[in-house]
Amino acid sequence: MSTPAPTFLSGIQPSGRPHLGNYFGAIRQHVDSLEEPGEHLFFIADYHALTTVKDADTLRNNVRDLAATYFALGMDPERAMFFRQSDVPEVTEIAWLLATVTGMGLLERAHSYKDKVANGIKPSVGLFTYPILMAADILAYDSTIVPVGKDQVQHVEMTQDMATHFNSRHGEVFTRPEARLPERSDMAKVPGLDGQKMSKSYGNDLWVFEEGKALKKAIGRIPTDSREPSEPKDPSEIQLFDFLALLLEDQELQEWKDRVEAGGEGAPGYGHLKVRLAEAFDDHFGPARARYKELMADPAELDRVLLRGAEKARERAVAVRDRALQACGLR
Ligand code: AQP
Repeated sequence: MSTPAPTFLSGIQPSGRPHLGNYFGAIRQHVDSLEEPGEHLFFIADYHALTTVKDADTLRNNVRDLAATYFALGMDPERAMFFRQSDVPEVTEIAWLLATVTGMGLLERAHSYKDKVANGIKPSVGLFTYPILMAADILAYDSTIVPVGKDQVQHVEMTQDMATHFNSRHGEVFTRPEARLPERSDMAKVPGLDGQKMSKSYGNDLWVFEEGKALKKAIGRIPTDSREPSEPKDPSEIQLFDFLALLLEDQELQEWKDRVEAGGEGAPGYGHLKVRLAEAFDDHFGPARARYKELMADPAELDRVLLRGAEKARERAVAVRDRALQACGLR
């Protein structure tokens, strides 16, 4: 018997402008997955973003901004169902069904929740139950592969637990998904400008389409020390190299590292590394940035594309929702 083609699914919250971590951990994987056979569903998680975004216009703008960002970076809405989470309200029904089989202990173990609270974010019940809505997002489409960054792996494992609990109580309804990380571990968890995980809510992020003075200023925030360029240094202790490694070819990266390690007359200082980082960032994102600006000029078209994606995705979610309701006696 042949194995069925995979169903890829993932999402990003429109909780701010997408950053380098979102790109290397998620968006790039999502775009690359289009080359693999199977079905592809990607969504903008606006229900989730309500836990942090309080202003309606900001949320609407963030949704369009994220859609334009994805399309500019290569997402093809003709090959993937690309949609807004809230255009498929069945996920909230499925989330309730999952909540009835989910123990409090499972949610209390969520690292992401604990990290946010430790960073001073005042949690709502919505933030606490985020993994349940995320599980519903995944299970609503019989997804089998969920490409995410490292911070989301635990949530996919919780989804597996919820599917198992539901299925063992009510019969085989949900399909068990697997997380997929980027092959390179430095892309699975991109550090922020301050060294902890890059995150929109920690104020340590670098927007993928930053440019000009703002880009220089952001790169200027990456911590360095006061050692002279001529002093030999261990490149693995220099945070700037974490970013250069994401954007430079291997050979060029090695040359910079060798020169820093050797020190002496003519060795590059932190300023040189920062200038090269800004150039490499511009080379990498410049062309997509231009497309992004064009796409943002036609918000009505972005809305239309999102709605078209949602129509197709919703058919699948309705079928899974009906199956789940039937199984637990609500139909
Ligand atoms: N620093 C990161 N490195 C690698 N991948 C990352 N992702 C997020 N940060 C990094 C991946 O991006 C996808 C979407 O994330 P999200 O916006 O839905 O939620 P998040 O993981 O909570 O991202 P942020 O920036 O930290 O958002 P806020 O601060 O709003 O909660 C996921 O696949 C994630 O792994």
